[in-house]
Amino acid sequence: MLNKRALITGITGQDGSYLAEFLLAKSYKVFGITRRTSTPNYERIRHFQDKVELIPGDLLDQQSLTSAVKIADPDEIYNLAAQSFVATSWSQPVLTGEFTALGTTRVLEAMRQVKPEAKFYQASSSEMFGMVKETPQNEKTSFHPRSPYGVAKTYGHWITINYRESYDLFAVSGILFNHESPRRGLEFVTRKVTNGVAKIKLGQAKSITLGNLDAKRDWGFAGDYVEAMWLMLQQPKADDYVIATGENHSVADFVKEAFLVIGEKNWRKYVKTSKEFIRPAEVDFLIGDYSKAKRVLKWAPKTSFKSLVKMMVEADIELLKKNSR
Ligand code: NAP
Ligand code: G4F
Repeated sequence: MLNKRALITGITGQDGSYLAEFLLAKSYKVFGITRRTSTPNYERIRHFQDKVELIPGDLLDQQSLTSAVKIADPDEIYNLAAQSFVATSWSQPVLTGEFTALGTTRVLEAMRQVKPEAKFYQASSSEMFGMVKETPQNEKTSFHPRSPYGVAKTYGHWITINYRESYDLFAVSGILFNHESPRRGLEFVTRKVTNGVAKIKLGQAKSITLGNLDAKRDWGFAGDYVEAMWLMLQQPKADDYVIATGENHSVADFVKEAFLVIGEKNWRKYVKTSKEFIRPAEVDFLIGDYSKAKRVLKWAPKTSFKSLVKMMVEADIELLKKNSR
């Protein structure tokens, strides 16, 4: 039997790197779209770079996306690329709309024109729920996004549904709640905290400066969530799913747990707050109901909150030690 072929936008990102590893282990031929940068940023994929084929392309450039679909001739397309940092979406709202909203239409158009029989996954987000209308949030909960990023993702979500309904494409959205890992970007709160805790442990920093400590998130492990993306594309019918853990914790809880990993009970001694990290509009409370994914996809998260925090703190300590050797 011929190996399946997958095309991933955002392969150099956190999720793209875990998804590529997951698909390689299933003997897929994996293609990834990478954009031009002045120096390559392949840290997350270096360990398997020789096993995947990288195709130059950009979410802003229709021709490059269409050409990538021609080259890859994929059975499955995973659209993970985006301007994914919520805070930046206020300082670069138009760019966020171009990448995160219209970029989705461009990838869908490339698929519609070149390979309409392929299956399409859109990386939708719990940020679409924003000011939540019910708790926990499920696939039927209405949206009230609170940032230009959330608004752009809501567009990406609906254009995916629209292409499914207009052209009968197999196009699905995974509404994923926050998921983290040692590969998370340093600007996101979890990694900022675990990196800060690791630096404090090694005597390289004295404190961490954060914004809103009261916001609550449903945090899972990225390595668990990429399996759910794949499962959505293995179903007989295209549909949308919430992927979450069903548990939430405040930023303060995360900080407390991270300091406990290094044996420090008095986390408040090390944490400062600054208005710099307060957002113009906040998403205060997210918690996902993943019962549909559990029932239909037979998916459930495997990594607990405590193990996730421990994994991230320990990985950051190791990384800092390695870098200082
Ligand atoms: P990430 O680490 O920030 O990765 C984003 C990827 O998009 C990177 O590979 C980046 O490439 C690429 N990209 C950005 N702009 C691009 C452009 N103009 N053209 C081509 N590629 C571009 O994000 P992630 O955490 O893996 O998230 C993956 C997707 O899931 C994103 O769409 C995100 O919005 C969404 N999502 C994430 C979460 C979460 O908690 N992680 C939850 C829900 C939804 P460079 O390496 O060149 O920057
Ligand atoms: O880690 P964050 O920046 O993630 P956020 O905004 O929840 O977005 C992430 O999850 C979404 C899914 O819901 C994705 F769609 C999106 O792409 C991204 O992956 O912030 C989490 C919370 C916020 O309430 C923020 O205000 O942490 C709070 N926070 C407090 N101090 C901070 C900080 N966030 C950051 N980044 N930095 C701080 O110093």
